[in-house]
Amino acid sequence: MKRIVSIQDISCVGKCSLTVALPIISAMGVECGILPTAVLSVHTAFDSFTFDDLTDQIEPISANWKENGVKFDAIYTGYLGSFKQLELVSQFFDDHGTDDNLIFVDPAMADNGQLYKGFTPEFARAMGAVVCSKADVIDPNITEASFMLGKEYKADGNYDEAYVKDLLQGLVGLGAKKAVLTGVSLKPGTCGVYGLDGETGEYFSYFNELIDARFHGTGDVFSSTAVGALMRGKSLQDSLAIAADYTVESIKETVSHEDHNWYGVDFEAKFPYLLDRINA
Ligand code: PXL
Repeated sequence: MKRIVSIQDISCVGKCSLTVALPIISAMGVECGILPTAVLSVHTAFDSFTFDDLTDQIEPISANWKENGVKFDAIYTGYLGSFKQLELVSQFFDDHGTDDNLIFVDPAMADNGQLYKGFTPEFARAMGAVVCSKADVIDPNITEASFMLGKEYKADGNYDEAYVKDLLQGLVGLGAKKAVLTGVSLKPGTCGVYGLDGETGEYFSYFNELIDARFHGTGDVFSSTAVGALMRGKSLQDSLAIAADYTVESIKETVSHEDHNWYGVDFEAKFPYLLDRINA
């Protein structure tokens, strides 16, 4: 069985980061080790939350894994909370990355043109320079990409394919081998991903219907599914399509229940769909 280690916070309730990565990756038949970077009562979109920083655990846990000969088929990072964590994660890549394993970075820190609480444009630039630069695959949304590159953010309906390609060129210019932009909408009513393989120069894209509802944690559902599918032997294009479709199915499921939560999607209910796709 393949083993991923996911490095991000654990928001105890709220369906994002590790409470999304663990169940989805496990359901896909892949082991999910975790390196929790912080414990929060709920994610930062809530009005209040507790926050206990676990930065000082990153080095000893990493060293202990080395000592025990623990190896990973993929290193998958998400939300990271400080410049120090960016440095430590970059060091983790040097210590645990090999020619055979995959470094997948979701620079989760912004959406809809805005950085999440507590982040600055300088932090976004550092996420690009220090962490994304060492990745095999990165999958920012357009907001995250524009902040990392210091380029203008354009909202849906206000950009064209040339803008998307320019962002992608900038992202592979950071050093990432492949860059995938999520939440790309080039035609009204559609939404999807647009990627660039920095080694071959080849662009690829996949579009689905745009659902007019925004939930926290959908980026984490997408990334967890994409890494899991890659570990199950799917190509990058197939993995991204499965991840995009499963995210849409999860959002549709969520909005079909009138009493749904505002903060996270009901991805659990669509596990049968995910497994059908992954086993196809
Ligand atoms: O990926 C979203 C996310 C993860 N972790 C924390 C967050 C958020 C989004 O707001 O606050 C702590």
